Amino acid sequence: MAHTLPTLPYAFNALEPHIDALTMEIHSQRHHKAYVDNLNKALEGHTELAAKSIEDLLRSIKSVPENIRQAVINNGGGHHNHSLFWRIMGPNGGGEPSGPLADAINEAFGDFSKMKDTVKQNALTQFGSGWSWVVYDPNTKKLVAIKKPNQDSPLSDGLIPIFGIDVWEHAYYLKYQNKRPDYVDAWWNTVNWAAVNEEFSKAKS
Ligand code: MN3
Repeated sequence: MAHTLPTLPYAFNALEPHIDALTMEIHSQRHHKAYVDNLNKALEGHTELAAKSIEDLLRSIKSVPENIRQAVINNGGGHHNHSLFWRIMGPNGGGEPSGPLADAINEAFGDFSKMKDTVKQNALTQFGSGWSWVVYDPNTKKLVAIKKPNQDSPLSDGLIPIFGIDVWEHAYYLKYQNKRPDYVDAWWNTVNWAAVNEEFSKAKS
């Protein structure tokens, strides 16, 4: 069963003015599609690996043969990261989370605004391309903020990504050019906290 590009759950212009429609279209239909296509290409002839879910594949990355491992890290990571990214954004986003997610953020970071500061700091200090993540650590049962280069998935470190900011230039350059801090500040207005709460409850179960 080949991996497929998920349908964006909202229109390309749904995140305006924070993320422009052209960026959303190119990002989802070209960048994400290339990750999906290249992942499928890397898995050709590897029937057992190709049958695994993307999560299983990234969690057990060390069992992927060396000659295709980097391709799976890059393209499988790219596929999983972007699928999550589209899910946790939406129109009329922003504000603050509630429920169990809000409690877990307060416990891990002190409060919502301290969490935002940490995530922004990680986004701005990620040199070159990568992601600033909030992940769930199943060992400590706590949320943690981390940054990862390229498309490296937190799943391969035994961590479960709850939400994250794509800080590759392709995510913001058309509208924000070199102003990554402005993109990060605007990005919070796109977050669908109800969807992040769902990711959090999936991660805990
Ligand atoms: Mn991207």
